[in-house]
Amino acid sequence: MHNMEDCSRFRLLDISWLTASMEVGRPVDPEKYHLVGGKHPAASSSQPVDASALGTAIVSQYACQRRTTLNNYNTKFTDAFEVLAENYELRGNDGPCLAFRRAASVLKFLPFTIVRVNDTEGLPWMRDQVKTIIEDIIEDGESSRVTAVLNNENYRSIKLFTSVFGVGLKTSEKWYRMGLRTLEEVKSNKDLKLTRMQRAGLLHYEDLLSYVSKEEADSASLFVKESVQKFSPSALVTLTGGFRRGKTTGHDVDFLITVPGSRQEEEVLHLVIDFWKKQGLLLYYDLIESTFEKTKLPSRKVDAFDHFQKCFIILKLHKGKVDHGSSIISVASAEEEKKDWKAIRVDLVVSPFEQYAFALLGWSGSRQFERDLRRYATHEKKMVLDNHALYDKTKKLFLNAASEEEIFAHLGLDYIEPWERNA
Ligand code: DCT
Ligand code: MG
Repeated sequence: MHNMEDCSRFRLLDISWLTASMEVGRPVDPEKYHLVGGKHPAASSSQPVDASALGTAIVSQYACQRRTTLNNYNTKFTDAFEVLAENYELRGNDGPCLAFRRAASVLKFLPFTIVRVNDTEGLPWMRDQVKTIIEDIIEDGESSRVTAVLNNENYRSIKLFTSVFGVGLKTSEKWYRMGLRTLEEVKSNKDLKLTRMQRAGLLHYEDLLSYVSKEEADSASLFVKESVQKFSPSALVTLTGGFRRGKTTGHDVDFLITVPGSRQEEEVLHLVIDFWKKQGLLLYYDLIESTFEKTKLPSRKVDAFDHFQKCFIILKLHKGKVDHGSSIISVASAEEEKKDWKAIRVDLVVSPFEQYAFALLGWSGSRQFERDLRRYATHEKKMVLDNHALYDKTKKLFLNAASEEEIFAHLGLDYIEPWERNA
């Protein structure tokens, strides 16, 4: 897509306009195909738009009313916002952190590149501090504030330490205060009491740092399905997380498991874990039992974690089934050649069948999409949504749903496909 010199002559249409037009072999009336969230004066229709409509051109402030694919035309801005948001997060400064995350999410949705600050007019979450960064990047190609963060020793160390599986903010800060700066220093420091999780994280650091590829995720999918269905043939195993949204790499592979029409689900995770353990495939695991209590309302905390039984795993994934497209180019050393496996992070979540749609919606992400779904439910619908249920506070009842589509319908939202949730 080209940068648009004069955006005011365009408006945003949903991709379904294109498919509908292709079906009948001519452009169909675009009226019904405006993008969720209303009209924005920039897009792919050649239909001129009434000037009075532009004044009200609205992009929703909620990510769950925007269709955000992986085509990000504004990475130079969104990458910068992500650095700043992360820096604020590390410093416990939640307000500005959220402000930059929201702004990044809006720009990820835009189907064109911002070329001047005026292009952001009418968009939500474009506060002054956000606009200043955009201006700097447009004018100088970079923002000095972002550069300063990236060069900051504290930021770099904390980023490095938290990149180890099992190391959080608190531990990172402690290590930094102790004067540690590199992972070598961490590994060789005899005074540190590392958790089992952190030891595993350091041991498999290189493997875990190189992201999981789509091929590896597919290979893991087959393997997880096979293993689960060995013990519970009717179990459903669904890929969730970033890979369900169409991402081609991820920091882990997320799966949701449910067993229709039975209470078997409590057993199946233990059986699978024991099976893998015997085969020596578990480089690390932490199985957490369900803490769900039926009587409790959905949680009010927007970022609260759920109560499902789950297992955080480092899995030894054998490379046999993975296709190496580039193996001709890479000349592996003899030692590398011997290692025919890769350590990958896998999350398994087990949901009761009645909660499956809520669990699937919650675990499909993105995080920003989830936050905004919950915020929308609370503020626009007086409902409480979490990974287990949807509660209508006005009617004082739980709304059941067998599919994600039904949850969107309860919330009065147009359905957003998983690959449109990359907010
Ligand atoms: N999730 C959430 N709140 C949390 C943790 C997770 O809503 N505190 C949801 C959002 C995404 C999904 O669970 C899976 O989480 P991640 O694996 O962390 O994210 P991802 O989108 O799969 O991205 P990545 O590629 O980094 O794994
Ligand atoms: Mg993931």
